[in-house]
Amino acid sequence: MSLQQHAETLKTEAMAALAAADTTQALQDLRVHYLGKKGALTELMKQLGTLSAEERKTAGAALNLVKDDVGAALDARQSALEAAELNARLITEKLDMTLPAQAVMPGRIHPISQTMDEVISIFASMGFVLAEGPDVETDWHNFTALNMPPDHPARQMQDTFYMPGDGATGDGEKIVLRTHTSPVQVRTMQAQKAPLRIICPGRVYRCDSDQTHSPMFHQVEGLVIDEATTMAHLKGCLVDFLRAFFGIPDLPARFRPSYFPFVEPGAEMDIGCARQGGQLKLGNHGDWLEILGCGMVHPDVLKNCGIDPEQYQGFAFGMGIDRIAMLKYGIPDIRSFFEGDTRWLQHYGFAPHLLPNAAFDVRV
Ligand code: FA5
Repeated sequence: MSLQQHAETLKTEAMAALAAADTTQALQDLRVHYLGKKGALTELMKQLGTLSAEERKTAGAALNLVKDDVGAALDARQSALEAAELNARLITEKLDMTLPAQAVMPGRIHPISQTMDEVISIFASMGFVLAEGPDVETDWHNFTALNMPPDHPARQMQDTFYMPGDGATGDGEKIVLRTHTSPVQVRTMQAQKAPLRIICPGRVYRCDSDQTHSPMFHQVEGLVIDEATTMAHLKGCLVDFLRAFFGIPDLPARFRPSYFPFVEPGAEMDIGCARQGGQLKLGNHGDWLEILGCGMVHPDVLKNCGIDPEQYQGFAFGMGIDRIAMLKYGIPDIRSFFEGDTRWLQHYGFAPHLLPNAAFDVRV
């Protein structure tokens, strides 16, 4: 049998085999069998070298034609089989567009950030605007302007991190890591005067560390200054806020007289709770839990900030964000907030799309 005849036989055989192949894998095997490096047609091409130049010319052309025909037929069958396989997949693999999106978690929102956003959102719905100040403060903004001159005993209530030297001021004034967010009141009153309605969340620092105290923690300060702002506004605003924040419309609240040098009168606010077997439950259960400090801004503080206390008065309050986050989300140890454990964050963190909102009616 001549090379051409042999090639024609192989072609007939290949055409029948590829028509019968019913998967792309079977077709790939046939491609290797006929056209691969050691394939039947390739082996035939190698025999061209044994022919005379004249015979090689005709046989070579004929063999190339067979090779091209088999290659083209394999390609055509491949396209047909791929289309059939895709159709079969489309029929069996159904995609239900009505299913809720699967939570893909590139990261989680830290409970402190979530809580801060919730607090801001509720106060924003009451007309408060956001104000911020530096973490590294002057002694004057952190203490003196707030009625705590040097040697005032109230300074002892806040174990302070003093910075070496006198910072950039060069005037001998001490520089401190702010011990509360109250200096933001001072800065905002100085810059914007009255009337004012601000909410100031941020990091604060005290030389404190145990299960419920952290050397770096978070507070949120509120300040309202206007011509006819009274203690009644303070009470209504804070009761509404706490009921909205904890989602308990009948959460009991009470105010106890207390002392902060920068307010007069000053108060601590308590909310209703129950303590059962080491567990704390908020609500109308007969017991009380201290939640924040507040009061009417002291006239001397207004004066220190360039506001006339004869014309303006107002209230201020401050609370620990870490504490209210622990209460709301059942987090037992404040230190876990700052350990950077991603397993903890997976458990206590929030999906990025769970944006806080003021969905609760704050005028319950
Ligand atoms: C103050 O810092 C006042 N500036 C609050 C204030 C503002 C009163 C305006 C009146 C008017 P106090 O020291 O009580 O107050 O701290 C407020 C809250 O911060 C506490 O109720 C507590 O929740 C939180 N806190 C205090 N120390 C720590 C700490 N080391 N770790 C975590 N939270 C703390």
